[in-house]
Amino acid sequence: MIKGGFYFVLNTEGEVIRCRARGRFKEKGLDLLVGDLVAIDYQEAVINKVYPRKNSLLRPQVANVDQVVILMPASRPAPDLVFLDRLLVMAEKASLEAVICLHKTDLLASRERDTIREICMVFQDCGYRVLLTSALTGQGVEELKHSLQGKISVFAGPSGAGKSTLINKFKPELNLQTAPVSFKTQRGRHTTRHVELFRLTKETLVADTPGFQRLNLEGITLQELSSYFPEMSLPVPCRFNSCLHRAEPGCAVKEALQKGKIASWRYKHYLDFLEEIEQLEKKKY
Ligand SMILES: Nc1nc2c(ncn2[C@@H]2O[C@H](COP(=O)(O)OP(=O)(O)OP(=O)(O)O)[C@@H](O)[C@H]2O)c(=O)[nH]1
Ligand SMILES: [Mg+2]
Ligand SMILES: [Zn+2]
Repeated sequence: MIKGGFYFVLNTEGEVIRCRARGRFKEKGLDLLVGDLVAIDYQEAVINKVYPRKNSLLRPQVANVDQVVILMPASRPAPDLVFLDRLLVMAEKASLEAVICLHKTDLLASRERDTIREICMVFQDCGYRVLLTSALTGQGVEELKHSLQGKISVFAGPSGAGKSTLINKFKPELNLQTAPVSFKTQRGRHTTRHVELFRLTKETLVADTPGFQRLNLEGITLQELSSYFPEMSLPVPCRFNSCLHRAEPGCAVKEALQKGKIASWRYKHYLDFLEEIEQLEKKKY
C-alpha cells in the first residue's frame, strides 16, 4: 500500500515494513506502484531498488499481477456491459487473464435471470471464465477462491460492486471497510481509497482497489483494437489486412456477425470504441 508518502512493503515473511523511497526514484520519474517488487534496507527503512515490471495497469494502478477479477453487479444496477468490455480490452492489452464475476446474484429478479445467462454465454464463447457470485448466498465464492489460488489477482469494478466484501469473505480478519450503495442513485460510495495487496495464502495475493466508472482507451490504436476482442480472431481472415471490420468488402468479422457467431452488442461496443479512439487521435493532432 502507498499512503502519505510511505510505502508499505510486504516481505517474504509476511510482515509489513513501512518504508520511504530513495529520492532518485522520483528524479527518474519512476513512480512506485502497488505490486512492484522491491529491495529494502531494513536499517534505514528505505526502498533501494525496484525490479523490472512484468506488467502494469493504469486503472486500477497496480503492477505485476497475473489476472484481473472483474466484479460487476448482475443486478441493482444492471451490469454495465460497455464498462465491462472496456475493462476486458485493457486486460487483453496488458496480456492479463480475466475472470468475470457477475456478482450479487441474490438480487436477481427471475425475469433478469435469462438475460444474465445469455451474457454469461457470450463471454464464455469468447473464452473468458465467467462466474455467477454472491457474497450473501455464497454462490460461486469457492469457485472464485479456487481461481485465485497461487496467483496475484487484482479486483476491478465500479464502486459498490462488492470487491471489499468478497475479499473479506476470503479472509474475514482483514475486516475491510464496506458500505451500501446509495438507494437513490444505485451507485457506490467510493469506500476503498487505496490499492492494497493482501496475502490470502503464501502464494495467493489479491489487490483490493477503489471502484471507478470511467476508463478511456488511451494508448490503443485503431488497428489493434479488434485483437482485443477474442471472438474477432477468425480462422479465415478478412480480404484486406487493414480491415477495421466496419463496412469493408470481404470482411470475415461482419460475416460472422451476420451468422450470429459474434454477439451484436459486443460488435456495437467495438464500433463505439473505434470511434472513440478516432476522436482521441484527432485531438492529438
Ligand atoms: N445483496 C448483495 N449485496 C452485496 C453483495 N456483495 C456485496 N454487497 C453489498 O454491496 C455494498 C458495496 O460493497 P463493497 O464491498 O463496499 O463494494 P466495493 O466494490 O468494495 O466498493 P468501493 O470500495 O466503493 O469501490 C455493501 O453494502 C455490501 O454489503 C452480494 O453478493 N449481494
Ligand atoms: Mg471497497
Ligand atoms: Zn474485417
